[in-house]
Amino acid sequence: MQAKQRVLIIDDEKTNLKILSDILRDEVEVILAKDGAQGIRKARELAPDLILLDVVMAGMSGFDVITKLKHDAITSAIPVIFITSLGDVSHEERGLLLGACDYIQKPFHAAIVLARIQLHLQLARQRLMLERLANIDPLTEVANRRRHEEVLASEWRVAMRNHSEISLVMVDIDNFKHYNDRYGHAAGDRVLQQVAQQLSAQLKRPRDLVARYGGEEFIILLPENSQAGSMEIMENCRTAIENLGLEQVGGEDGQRVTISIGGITCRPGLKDKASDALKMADDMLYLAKHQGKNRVIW
Ligand code: GH3
Ligand code: MG
Ligand code: MG
Ligand code: MG
Repeated sequence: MQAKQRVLIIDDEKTNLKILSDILRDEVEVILAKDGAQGIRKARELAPDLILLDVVMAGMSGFDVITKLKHDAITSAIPVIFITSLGDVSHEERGLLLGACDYIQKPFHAAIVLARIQLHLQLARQRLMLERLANIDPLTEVANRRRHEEVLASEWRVAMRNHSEISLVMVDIDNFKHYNDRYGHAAGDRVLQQVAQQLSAQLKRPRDLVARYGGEEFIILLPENSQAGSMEIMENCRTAIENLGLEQVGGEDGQRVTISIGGITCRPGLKDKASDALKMADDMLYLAKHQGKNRVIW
């Protein structure tokens, strides 16, 4: 069974909060907020799937609240439905132009409100699923190459603008063809999952990104990180995999699954291209392989 979706209701009148939560309680998990400020805070903290928003409220109006929500990356994608007694066309138009997905006028029929809310919840669920399909590698559940390219392009621009450092790292499992031949493809898949999990566990900052780049290669982005800091993280990754102690009998490298790592740290200038930096990280990976594998080369 799917987990219940969460609906945040923001309204300054207790009676309204009660009427709406009575309608919704059996279908969804209801969160209540008694004014705009509290609503915005709960939207950021609790990531609801949908927000029902009153327009006329003491303090911040519903229009102010939606403007704040839509300008905040954490809450901008949450669908918002206005529920209000303000019936004229200009208010409805304003609400929709500010980014609401629907506008329901009071007095309303409970069944209609419920049906419209369920429609938008279903759309929200589908959007999440599409996002997941577009961005996540299904085997390892880390980001896929498409997602990596998107994030790299935007982080590269940020680094350029802020004159900050960024590290790009390529990771490749050692002798993996041999592992598959010896233990089978399904066992190989489980190694890929474990490697992805270990790499993710070592990345502590919210903007760090690990992605599956292809077959048994991963790529890691470490924005705003120095060479020394980045190398330390990657050395921890390398030992974490080695310490898993995954047996690789007959492997060339000490009978265990290991990874090779090539990285570069740069401060991108106006003429620098992310693709050239990637190529340099790949060259470092080649050196790591050439110098005997299971090592970090920068
Ligand atoms: P090196 O140490 O030089 O990297 O040697 P290698 O054997 O790891 O490199 P090579 O590129 O020759 O082989 C990569 C192997 O990775 C080939 C393939 O069997 C395996 N592989 C690629 N994708 C997958 C996958 O999705 N699942 C599994 N189980 N194996 C994969
Ligand atoms: Mg009100
Ligand atoms: Mg490879
Ligand atoms: Mg390999």
